[in-house]
Amino acid sequence: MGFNIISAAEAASYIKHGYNIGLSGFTPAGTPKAVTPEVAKIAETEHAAGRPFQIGIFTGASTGDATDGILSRVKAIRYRAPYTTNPDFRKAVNNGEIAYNDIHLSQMAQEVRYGFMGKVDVAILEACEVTPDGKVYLTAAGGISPTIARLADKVIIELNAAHSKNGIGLHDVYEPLDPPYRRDIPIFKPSDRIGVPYVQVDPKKIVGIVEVNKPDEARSFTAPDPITDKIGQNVADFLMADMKRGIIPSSFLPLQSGVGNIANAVLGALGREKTIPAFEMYTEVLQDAVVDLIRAGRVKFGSTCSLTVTNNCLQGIYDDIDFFRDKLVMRPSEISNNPEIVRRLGIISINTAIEADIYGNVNSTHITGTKMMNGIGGSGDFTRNAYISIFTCPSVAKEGKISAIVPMVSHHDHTEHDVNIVVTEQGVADLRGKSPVERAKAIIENCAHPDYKQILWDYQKLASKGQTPHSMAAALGMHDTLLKKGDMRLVDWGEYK
Ligand code: 0RQ
Repeated sequence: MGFNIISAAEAASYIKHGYNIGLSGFTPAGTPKAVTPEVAKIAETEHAAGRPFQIGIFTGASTGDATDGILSRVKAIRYRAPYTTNPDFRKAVNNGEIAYNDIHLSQMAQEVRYGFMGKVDVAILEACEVTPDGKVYLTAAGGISPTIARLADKVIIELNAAHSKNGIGLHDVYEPLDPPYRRDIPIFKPSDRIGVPYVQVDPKKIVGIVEVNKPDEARSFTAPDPITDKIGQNVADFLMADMKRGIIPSSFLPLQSGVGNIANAVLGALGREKTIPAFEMYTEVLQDAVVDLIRAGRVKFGSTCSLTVTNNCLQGIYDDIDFFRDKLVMRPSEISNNPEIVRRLGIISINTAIEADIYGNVNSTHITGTKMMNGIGGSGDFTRNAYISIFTCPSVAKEGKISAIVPMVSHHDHTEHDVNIVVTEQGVADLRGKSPVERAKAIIENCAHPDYKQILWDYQKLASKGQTPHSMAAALGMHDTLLKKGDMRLVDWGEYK
């Protein structure tokens, strides 16, 4: 190989207080796992000696506990972008301990290149193979690896034997030029390849190879329950009806789907509905449900940024690589989520809301307006540019104490101008071609839980006239009631007149 084999601890010693590090991966898939825990040990030692030690982290999306968890617990993160799902990181962010910049995932690599976040001092890339001339073959995700590898002063490779070399060839690595030199990104169908299967790194920058044998910190999904099943079926029924009336072409359109149990249930339902022809995915995360659908011939091709699958599922892909090779491609996040391509391909996007308001605005990130949950992820990249943008969520959370349908969202991620369809287990609200008042009727009637329908109709009576009728005093009354009385059902509109 020609590079020094070094320990994870030695690799970590290249990372100094005040540095920004760039990490491979997207979700726990493909993220470094050995060096960052050693960085945490350095931070603990430094803090014990009364010296500061904090770093900035640039990634593709969420990472695993070995990064966001361990480093936030030892208070070693000063700054981080973008999406994250780690509970300890979330706690630290909501305590104001970390400067967290929750940007659209498609923008991460270019904002690093544009210099918005400072320089990349060290990049850590997880690989299944490295050649002496610096060709780095990534593992289960594209992320922002090409950019951080090119910009970093030093590069550390975690060569992870838990990822089979059979994965070589699954990546299509392409980094666009920056304005004013950017050209069209020539992807015209999900299976088009436009780059090379490796990240080219200047070999002089590779300070060492850390040998690792650790699988991704893959999460398992809970089996669909009656609520997620019903949401999935509602999405499938809606798409079938739109196909029947010619809005969606009979050959269908590529799908994007976010992470989580609802996304898995939606894809399961779409796979079962044989009226929908075998379809393609152009998405950022590909979960187990899609791999099953590829095996079953229901999904013809999957273009993704990461294989966010269980470890067994990933091993299954590596073992059956001859079957999967022409059915899967992994791309950097600025290509998998690229607005130009999303609009060109006519993607149907399906993402999860925390809450939606009666006019179709969606909050995907904050609990009661102030507490960060995970982040916007790629949902904005796709929603704004989709052929049809869909948001799903259960109509209530926390045993019915919280309605997901509210008069006004407590935080704004996706606006009424971008959101086409809202789906709960109660039904489907089609907002296309409707005015705000028409949308409110569709959402309350079709998506709100029966416990909240009258409450929302009563809110409307308070709302003044106007293009988007609201009562400024009452618009967040359900959230205020939740904070004061622990249950949105106890809202008394009389208190907000
Ligand atoms: O709480 O964990 O205490 O049980 O939020 O909710 O229903 O289990 O659903 O795991 O799919 O998460 C939007 C956060 C949903 C996620 C969000 C509570 C609920 C539960 C989780 P518990 P569920 P999920 C893909 C593209 C970002 C946008 C996106 C997400 C917990 O899907 O991060 O899709 N999306 N990006 O009880 C208070 C409410 C609530 C609520 C739910 N209104 N108020 N709590 N919860 N609604 C990502 C990438 O790009 C990689």
